[in-house]
Amino acid sequence: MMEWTILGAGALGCVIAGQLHQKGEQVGFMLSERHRGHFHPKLDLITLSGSHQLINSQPRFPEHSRKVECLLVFTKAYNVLDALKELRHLPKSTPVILFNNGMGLTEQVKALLPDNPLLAGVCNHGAMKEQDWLVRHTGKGETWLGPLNEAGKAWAHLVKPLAAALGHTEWGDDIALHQRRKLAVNAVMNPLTACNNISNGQLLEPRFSEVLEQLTDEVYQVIARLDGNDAETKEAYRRRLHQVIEQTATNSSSMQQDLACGRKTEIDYISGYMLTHADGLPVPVSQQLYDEIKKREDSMQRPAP
Ligand code: KPL
Repeated sequence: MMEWTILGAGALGCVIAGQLHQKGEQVGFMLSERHRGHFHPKLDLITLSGSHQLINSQPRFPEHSRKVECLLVFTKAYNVLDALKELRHLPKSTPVILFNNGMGLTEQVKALLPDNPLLAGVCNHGAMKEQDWLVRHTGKGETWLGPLNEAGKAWAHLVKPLAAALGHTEWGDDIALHQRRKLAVNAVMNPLTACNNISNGQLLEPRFSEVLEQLTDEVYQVIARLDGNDAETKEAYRRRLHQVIEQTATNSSSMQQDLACGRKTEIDYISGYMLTHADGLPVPVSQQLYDEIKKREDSMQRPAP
């Protein structure tokens, strides 16, 4: 049986590992040096029903990369390239599936791994990390899988085991379209919740209604132009966005958590991607939020005077 190797033991990576494991799939975590020697072999997954599931997964380190059969990448977007570079012995035949948040990495990953089958996964499940190796599955959502290069097209059969573990999972020939659909939600929710240090649901408070409306408009214009004929209507987008806000109301967005904990954020791959593709469309609110988050990241990196 094929083993799924998870790179990036964040909230979503752990939830997907747990779901696959529950269905009898073999799962291993590719770990970084900081885990060597003190790896906690058991992942504690709090399922949607609130029960705890202890999952024994195999720890793997970069020297084991020649044995990797299928790599699922959940690393933060800004770490993806460095994390992949460490896997020097990864076989050229191993499919690599990028599940990271945001967009803008495809060309660089293609250049780094020119022979591997490359795919992207867009996963809308909710996950929260409560502690290292203690994660909570907070909501179900659709998952899409699709090719990023020619070799990736031969791996559509991975949808079946993923669907068995995650529920609704589909193959999408145009996976960038699904990546943009997710980006359109993240480009509104993540920077607004992070800058204001609020939970997702607080976005619906009257004090944010104007900025939410302006940002939604900006993001829609940019994404709709990229989508071309496949663009969803503005009404459908607004409905989808509000549904995610409501379904994740008590959660904190990944960017809010990163900023509140003094970590780097994925702003360059979310709002940054939007700004680079605005191509003359007015995006003042996105620009202002982007600048503010970059300023806060910079001040975190500078030692206090
Ligand atoms: O994907 C998310 C994130 O936090 O990155 C959202 C949809 C905002 C849910 O929290």
